Amino acid sequence: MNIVEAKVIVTCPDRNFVTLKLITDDGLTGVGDATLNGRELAVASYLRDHVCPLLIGRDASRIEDTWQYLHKGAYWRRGPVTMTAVAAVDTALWDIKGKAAGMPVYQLIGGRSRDAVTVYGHANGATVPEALEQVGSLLDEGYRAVRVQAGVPGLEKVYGVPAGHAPYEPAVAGDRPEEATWSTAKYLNFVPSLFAAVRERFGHDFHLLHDAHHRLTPIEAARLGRAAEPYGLFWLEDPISEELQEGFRLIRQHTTTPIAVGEVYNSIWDCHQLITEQLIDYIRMDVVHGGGITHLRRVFDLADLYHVRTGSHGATDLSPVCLAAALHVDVAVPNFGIQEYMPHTETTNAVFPHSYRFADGLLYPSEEPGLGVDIDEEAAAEYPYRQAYLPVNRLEDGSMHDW
Ligand code: CS2
Ligand code: MG
Repeated sequence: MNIVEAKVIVTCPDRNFVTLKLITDDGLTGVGDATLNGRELAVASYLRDHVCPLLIGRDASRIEDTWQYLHKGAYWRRGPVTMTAVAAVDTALWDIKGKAAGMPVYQLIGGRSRDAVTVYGHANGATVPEALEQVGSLLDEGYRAVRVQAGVPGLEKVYGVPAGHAPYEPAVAGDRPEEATWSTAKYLNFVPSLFAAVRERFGHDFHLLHDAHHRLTPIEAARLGRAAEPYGLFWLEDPISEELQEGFRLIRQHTTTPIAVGEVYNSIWDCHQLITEQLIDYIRMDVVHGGGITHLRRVFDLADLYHVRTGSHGATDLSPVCLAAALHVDVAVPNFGIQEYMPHTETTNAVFPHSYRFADGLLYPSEEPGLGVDIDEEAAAEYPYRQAYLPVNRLEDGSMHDW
């Protein structure tokens, strides 16, 4: 079962996606998501120019050896571009392995630990009333967990809140990033009232989540975590920028609000101290940016030893290929916490036919052999790449800040 072809497919149905498709000499195919929002072409080139030529002729069944070959063989290890490329290869090889075995991938990584995957949806609003309306809609749809984001009085644009009623897509088409202005003071003065309004309207018997999106200092995050305690957050996500792992000790000293980080991590070494010192409660690494199923399992198994649960990233800039793979991991790992779920558009789903399904606040992985997802190359060809960047944030005095 040798790899005879490796295709990198860049498409833009509503937003850019990069997909790797591998074909073996016995006609099996496998797909892997290689999308890195705002830096898509870097991963496409890393794959096309430096990885795909090395895959031709390799035994597709040797997943671990291929992972080690691409990791150790690169010399320059880790990083979002490298690990997203490695992830795409790894995911495609697990897809092929499942098809060769005639089993869904979750059966190859330990079988079901649960019947379905609990997800959280996104409630966003320019105002608190708008956000509350979306919370109500999600609860009516059966969601048991809702992430709430709202516009901050005095700030024109805020992470997580779309213009109008379109689904939120952070990347903005154009030849340079959009600039937004941020004020931590305005945000900290406001956001506890958002939590209060949600609990007052809908009570406490569903999970309430919030994403601070890397913007606070540790002591500011400690202040927010403590202010949020009466509202029982399921988690406060990305409270601070995450390079300084010991910085989370300061948050832990002041608040019992659970902490979730990891969507920007790509290696076990990015979170090793956070996990082993129990500075976080959920690890948000995902299949596409976290080195694929093989590496993500290592991270999740380390987390399990330290009472840390999974909470994988699942925004719409992670393609249906990544979500399909994530569900196989989610349904199998012992320390599953929750899975982010932002439904893709119909246009995107037409490019990526899949058999996972949503019902009553839960996602069910495909039962087909492999991952249960593919890319329709003809449909993909209708949507050429479109330059787009994630926004940048500046403080009111013009200083660069985290977005
Ligand atoms: C966010 C993402 O889903 C989340 O938790 O942090 O929307 C993130 O901003 C995007 O994935 C960045 O591309
Ligand atoms: Mg986030």
